[in-house]
Amino acid sequence: MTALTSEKTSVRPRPCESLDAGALLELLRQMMLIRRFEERCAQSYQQAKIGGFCHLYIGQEATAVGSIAAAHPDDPVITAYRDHGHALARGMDPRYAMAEMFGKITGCCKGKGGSMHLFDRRRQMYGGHAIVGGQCPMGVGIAFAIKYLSEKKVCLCYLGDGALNQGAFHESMNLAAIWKLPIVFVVENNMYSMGTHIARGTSMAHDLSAKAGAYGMEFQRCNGMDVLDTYDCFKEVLDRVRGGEHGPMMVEARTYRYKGHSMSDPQKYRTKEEVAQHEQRDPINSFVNHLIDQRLATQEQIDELDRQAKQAALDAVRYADESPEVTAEELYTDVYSQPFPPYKLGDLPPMCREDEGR
Ligand SMILES: Cc1ncc(C[n+]2csc(CCOP(=O)(O)OP(=O)(O)O)c2C)c(N)n1
Ligand SMILES: [Mg+2]
Repeated sequence: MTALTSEKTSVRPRPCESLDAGALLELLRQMMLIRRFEERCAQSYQQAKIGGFCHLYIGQEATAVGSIAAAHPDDPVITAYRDHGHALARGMDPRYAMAEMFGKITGCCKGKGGSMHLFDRRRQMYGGHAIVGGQCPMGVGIAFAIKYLSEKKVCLCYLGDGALNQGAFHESMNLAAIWKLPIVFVVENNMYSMGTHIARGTSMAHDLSAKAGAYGMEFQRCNGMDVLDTYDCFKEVLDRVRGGEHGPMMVEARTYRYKGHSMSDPQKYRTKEEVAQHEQRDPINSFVNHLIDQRLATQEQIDELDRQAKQAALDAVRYADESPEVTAEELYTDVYSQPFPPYKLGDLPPMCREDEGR
């Protein structure tokens, strides 16, 4: 029998072990900012300052923060409508994100996109998409462009577990696989698609690697409630996919949302006990405990980060409150990439005019 190599010598250091205390605190800062921002969103929604839909990311912070921290700053990110966390993790100014939700001109999309459509092209944040699975073909398009231009980037395409059964997702997986595109499909498995538990609506829910396997794609799973596990997983996955020779991968981040699907959800489909059980493994609290236990941060540093996060969220609300409304002229901007047809206010077709077509 050949001698077994010592486990110790064959174990590679985890990528997160190369993160210094400053980088670890940055992960915590981002998660705290998202949490406090979301709490202000909930409050502002209840005060009717935010209209339309609003889907909170509370509970899932470690998934966006850990994965985006592992990416390069110019790796494109595209996601579904639960997008506040990704936008903030990408470095969007919380004031512009909040103003967007308030429908104000200072928002990242001049107030014309709202909560579900946070875009920041400079930071390679391509939304925010409201149609379940609709971001997947767009992510494939972004990845195709990366490969076509011989760039060394990877597109991070996030989707919820509910999107696993959309045709657009399967078409995207297929094209990405046969064209070996540099894209990672990140399934944020929070176990629910609105009010439907994944086991009720998705085949092979217990083993999503089968979905990747169907397209000959490699699969990884991470604990989406653990920012370091998520970071480690994505460091390795992104390294592998970068360069465009390896082909796409799929990652399942197991996570949980504490709040309702959207702001108007009585949550009859799950018990309070179930939510409380998941809150026990809160991504922020458990990371704080880790930092304190390992003497990587002091309680004072953590309290200060939380104070700053609360202040940033409050400042964002104040900024959004004080920003001007969108003017009617804005209806005609950002519609076409070229100013064609040259609509101007007053040029509306008859059926759209207030005085006609009723
Ligand atoms: C094509 C399409 N069908 C239905 C809807 C309505 N809808 C909005 S969110 C949602 C559930 C999606 O759940 P999941 O993908 O797990 O994302 P999560 O809300 O958990 O983040 C549904 C069915 C939609 N927006 N688009
Ligand atoms: Mg879900």
